[in-house]
Amino acid sequence: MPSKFKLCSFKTCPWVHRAAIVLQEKGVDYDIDYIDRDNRPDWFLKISPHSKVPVLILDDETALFESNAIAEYLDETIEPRLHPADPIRRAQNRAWNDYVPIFSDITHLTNAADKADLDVRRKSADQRLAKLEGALQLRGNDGPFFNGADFSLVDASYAPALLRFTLFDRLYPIGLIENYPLVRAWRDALIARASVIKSVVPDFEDYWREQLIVRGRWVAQYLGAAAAE
Ligand SMILES: N[C@@H](CCC(=O)N[C@@H](CS)C(=O)NCC(=O)O)C(=O)O
Repeated sequence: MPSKFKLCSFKTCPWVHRAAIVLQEKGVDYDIDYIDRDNRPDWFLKISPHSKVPVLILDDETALFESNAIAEYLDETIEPRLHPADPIRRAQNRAWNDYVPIFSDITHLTNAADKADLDVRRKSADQRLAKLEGALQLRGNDGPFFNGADFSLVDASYAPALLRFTLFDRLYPIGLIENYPLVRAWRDALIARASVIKSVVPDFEDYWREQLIVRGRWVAQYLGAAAAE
């Protein structure tokens, strides 16, 4: 096992969050290098083929990219194992790790240009949350996590998006997750998990809100109203 781990990150990136949750679940000490999204350093561009975060650097020499590959690597090499032992169940978990539709939905909601655009994006998010509710109905356990009592890589994959849905909802209530009781219960368990909380910057919600202003997002106009509540 490497003795040094460095995670190259943007502070609000949900894909980085996924990798950081796995590092936290494994009890690994790691450094985070927050790089400037608008001015990515040359050393980073050399090790990230698509110029994206996360990249995990092992012992200052080996760089891994793609959050799912990073999560799988960590799971194969460091206890406790987060993937289920049963091969079929593991394949099903891997499928939901590859296909994380709500990641793009929350980004699309955040980037909505106006109310009409938001309504279109809301509809798309709703359809995908309905599918997720269906997957939870078929998972064969009562939670609180995807595989039941044990936290898994699927939980690490969905926690970042479900947390951001929650932050969005607090700012601009879109009332989606409330319609899906299994997703809501899963979300509640995930956002209360120590690894999910500790793997973002302190005061993450404030930072997330600040970035809406910095990026000139339409929904940022509701920040004053939310703050006044
Ligand atoms: N499939 C990638 C997605 C990573 C990703 O999209 N990262 C975003 C930040 S949240 C990024 O670096 N975007 C920069 C860009 O697109 O130029 C993964 O799972 O690691």
